[in-house]
Amino acid sequence: MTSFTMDPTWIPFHPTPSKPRLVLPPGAVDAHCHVFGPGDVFPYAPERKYTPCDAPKEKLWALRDHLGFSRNVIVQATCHGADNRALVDALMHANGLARGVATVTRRVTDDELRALHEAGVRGVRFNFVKRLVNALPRDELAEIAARIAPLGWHIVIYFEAAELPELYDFFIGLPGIVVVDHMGRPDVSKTVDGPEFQLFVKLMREHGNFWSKVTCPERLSVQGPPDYDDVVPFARHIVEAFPDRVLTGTDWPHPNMTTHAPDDGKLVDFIGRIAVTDELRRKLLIDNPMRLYWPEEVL
Ligand code: 0GY
Repeated sequence: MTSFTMDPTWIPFHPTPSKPRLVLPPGAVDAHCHVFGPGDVFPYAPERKYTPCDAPKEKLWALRDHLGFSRNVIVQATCHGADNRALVDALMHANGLARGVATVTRRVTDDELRALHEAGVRGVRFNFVKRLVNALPRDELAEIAARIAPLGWHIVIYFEAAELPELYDFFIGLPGIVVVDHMGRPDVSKTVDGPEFQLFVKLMREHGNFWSKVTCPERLSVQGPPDYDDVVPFARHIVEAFPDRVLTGTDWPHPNMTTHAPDDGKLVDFIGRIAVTDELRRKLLIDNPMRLYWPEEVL
């Protein structure tokens, strides 16, 4: 048994999130969240860039029920590196109500990929955020992309807006569905119409295989809680321009927040302000994530 001490500056998730005012439609999917550890059962990776507080699956299920979500998509967090055991354990104990996005290297075997699929993994995450990982070389990412294609998986990419010009050509060469985390992390002190965010809009417009998570107002906002008003125009623009290729989620347990522990109830209310009709909310919360993660249940 190994014990871990969370980083001294770590902000643990909100202990008592409010009940959202927005009533989520039955079947809503929280399509971006994580589990951390517990570290004494599922040790954090030696190469990690942070040591979080434990955020085990039972807490995630309790939050799901409290907020009114029905299902979860759990994304492998960098603190677990390419050791997907905590993710797999959560998926195996979710009664079919969770699917996953894993992290793998070129050393993964076909048997391991099949076992991940059996557990409910439907994608891999490629992370380009320098404070989180030492990014894998592009030839290795291309190799992984080719290996997962036969499983019908998609690729999730995480990068910051300033890096997009350099990564653009590599991204558009990726095969299959590519899901961008947090709208490519725009600098929301700039404008929706400005060149930086418009490059991301162009990526979405010209490449129909790209999807976007309209997540993380708490991370992107300069203005801050509780309403994260400055993120609304960015997310609303993406939801309205690409209603069939957007996902959302809580990002619980909110790794690496530096300012505050977000109230997850308020994050659900934010969804009502970026998807302003019942139809847009149904696509964002149910139709799109079901098509990507539970296609066998979509008639
Ligand atoms: C997020 C964002 C972050 C962290 C991770 O895997 C991770 O460590 O995703 C971040 O620090 O911006 O999507 O949860």
